[in-house]
Amino acid sequence: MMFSHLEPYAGDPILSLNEAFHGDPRDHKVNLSIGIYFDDAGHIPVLACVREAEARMLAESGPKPYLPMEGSAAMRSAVQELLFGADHEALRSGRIATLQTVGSSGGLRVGADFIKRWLPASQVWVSDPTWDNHRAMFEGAGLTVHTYPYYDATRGGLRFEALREALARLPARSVVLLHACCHNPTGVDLTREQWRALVPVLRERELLPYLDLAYQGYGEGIEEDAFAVRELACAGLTFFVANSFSKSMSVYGERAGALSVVCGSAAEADLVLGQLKATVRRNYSSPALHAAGIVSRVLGDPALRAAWEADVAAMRDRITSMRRALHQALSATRPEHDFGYFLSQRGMFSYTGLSAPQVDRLREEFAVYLVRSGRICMAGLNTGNVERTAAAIAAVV
Ligand code: KET
Repeated sequence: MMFSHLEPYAGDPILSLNEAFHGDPRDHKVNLSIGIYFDDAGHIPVLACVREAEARMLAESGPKPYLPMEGSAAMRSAVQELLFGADHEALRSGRIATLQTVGSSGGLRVGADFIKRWLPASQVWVSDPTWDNHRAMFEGAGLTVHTYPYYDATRGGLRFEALREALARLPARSVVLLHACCHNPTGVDLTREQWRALVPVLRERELLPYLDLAYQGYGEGIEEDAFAVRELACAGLTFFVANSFSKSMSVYGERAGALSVVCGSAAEADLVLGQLKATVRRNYSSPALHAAGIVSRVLGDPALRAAWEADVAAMRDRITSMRRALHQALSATRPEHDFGYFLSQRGMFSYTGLSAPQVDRLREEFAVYLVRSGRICMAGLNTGNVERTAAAIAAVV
């Protein structure tokens, strides 16, 4: 037999858990595992602006050619304006190479392959902890991955000085993966002052920042959450940014994302774009037409854009109200515990400090699913399950 020597797949800590949730027959089950926004009824919303964009696409009923390797021109320029602002010097001078990718995961991986090919001596540093798939994707591209200090478990905050000192010791051209907002899994972000303080280190050490912007709009706002991207661009740094529409437009399965590389000049950006196209061709050839149609219409049509911004604000506000509700319920039942982190952490996730055995108990006894690292997706809470979830957590802490 050809494949009998294969190791059985241990499963993915997030995706396989989500599959297990769907297979659980218990009616009262609560899905706080995967980073997906659910509405108060527990459904993945289809935003009205996305429905309208799709209705227009259907009415136009055009042919379905392959997109170019770099994706749709309309989507690429809409992404640049969204991330950098229409008037940004880097955009006007043509020194940003942007590709539409297969989700931001596709972008992250294409960027990793590009780095392996063109900066083969570079190694990668990710935050401790980070999204599990970061390490898997960069290692999968053949790069060596290390961690830099990030989360302070005792205070539930950021180890900023340790982070800065660690980066200040890295070899030139090291790749530093940074979450632009709504850090996954901790919900702890750099403040604006901290981003500003990091820029000179990145510049002086000639590091190559790689921003992951998967939760734009879930922190403070769509514009506000692009702060790190714009700050690095204004400082004249060369860097990567992979951004996603999965969460912000609630279009997970459409695989809508992009990769942008801010370069030193327009000529350099042309070279980079060319080699990124070659990388795409070798991987998946070209990205998805439907995703491009949705994103370019929602971002490009003023009415759809305004509706989208309102929807993102509503999703963000609902998560904040769930943070308050969970905090209140837990503080009432277990006043000796400090649950303040539910209020201070931002975005979809909270890092609870629950141990793997506590997480297992929550799943087995209470049908409450969270990732074994203790990460909770707050967007899975709703007015119908938050009290029950709080009672379950109170029972295991
Ligand atoms: N980056 C981060 C930080 C991230 O959390 C996700 C998805 C992605 C990129 C990928 O997004 P996309 O554009 O859809 O390829 N995170 C959630 C789902 C997953 O693990 O794939 C999660 O952490 O639950």
